[in-house]
Amino acid sequence: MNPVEMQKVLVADDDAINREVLGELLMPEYTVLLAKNGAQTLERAARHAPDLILLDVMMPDMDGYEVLRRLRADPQTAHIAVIFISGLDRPEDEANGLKMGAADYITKPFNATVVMARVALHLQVVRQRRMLERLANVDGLTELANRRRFDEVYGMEWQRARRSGRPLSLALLDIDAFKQYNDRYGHPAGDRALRSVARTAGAAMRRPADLAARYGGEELVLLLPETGALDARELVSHLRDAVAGLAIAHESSSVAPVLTVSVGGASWYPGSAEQPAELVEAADAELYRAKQAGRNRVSW
Ligand code: GH3
Ligand code: MG
Ligand code: MG
Ligand code: MG
Repeated sequence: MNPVEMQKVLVADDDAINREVLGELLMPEYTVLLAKNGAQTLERAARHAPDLILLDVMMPDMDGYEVLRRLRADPQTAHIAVIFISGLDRPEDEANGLKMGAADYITKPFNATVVMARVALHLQVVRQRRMLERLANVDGLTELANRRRFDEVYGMEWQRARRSGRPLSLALLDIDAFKQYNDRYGHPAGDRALRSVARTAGAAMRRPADLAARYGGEELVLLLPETGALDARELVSHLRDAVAGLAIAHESSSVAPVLTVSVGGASWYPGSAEQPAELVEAADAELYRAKQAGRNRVSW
């Protein structure tokens, strides 16, 4: 398998021999990371986002239970699968570890074949979970976040803006004369054009929290947390330019000989008693205005 596709396993054990034996065992099939104590485990988990952690329970600085608790408390590491590997071999130790949220519990001395089989099993589960998450959150055509994901993120960002008091901007983008585009060039070409616009929108996002999603049909929505009207409008204007700059021929458009988009945006400055739906309505009203004013423009 290509090394960049190899799944990552973090082996956390205070005993150097254990680390080495487990590392050697896993090395041929996985990218192996090592940690010799609890603090290092947390640091490497956050930095390298391993797919699975083989976690020793008894470590001097911080035991495995505490490490697991802290992993779960940090959103960045909360979903990493953990297998406890421990000399504590009473049934209640095992039951306790599983109750804490470990995917599995392996007792020492371990059997190499069994360790490999269990690691493979849990990495398979991780792969399947990723696939499900993708199916649930990503639009198949454009590969942008889908409407379901947007609704979820929008709700969270709205709350975050309310707490922080920082503005939240939202824009709706709609392709101009897209019906004519399909009529003239065919639906498959329309799909390709939509994908190009989506890719351009995705690339225009500047911060990790910025989100471009497919709102429906040939409409995209852009969510820009901690961004006021001035900055949001500038970003969106660049995006409008960038789409026209793709120079996708559109001979049937009355707007321009190339594919263009209209964008309507609105910004919320927390403090007013507005509701999330009102910001979308305001952006939609601006989009209507951009269309009325001749298309291929931004209205805010
Ligand atoms: P305008 O927005 O400038 O007012 O005109 P329009 O022709 O783009 O009108 P509208 O936005 O109402 O039309 C949307 C068109 O987009 C109709 C539909 O066939 C097309 N469309 C929506 N989703 C897709 C898609 O996934 N693929 C393709 N090829 N076409 C799509
Ligand atoms: Mg130990
Ligand atoms: Mg539309
Ligand atoms: Mg349109």
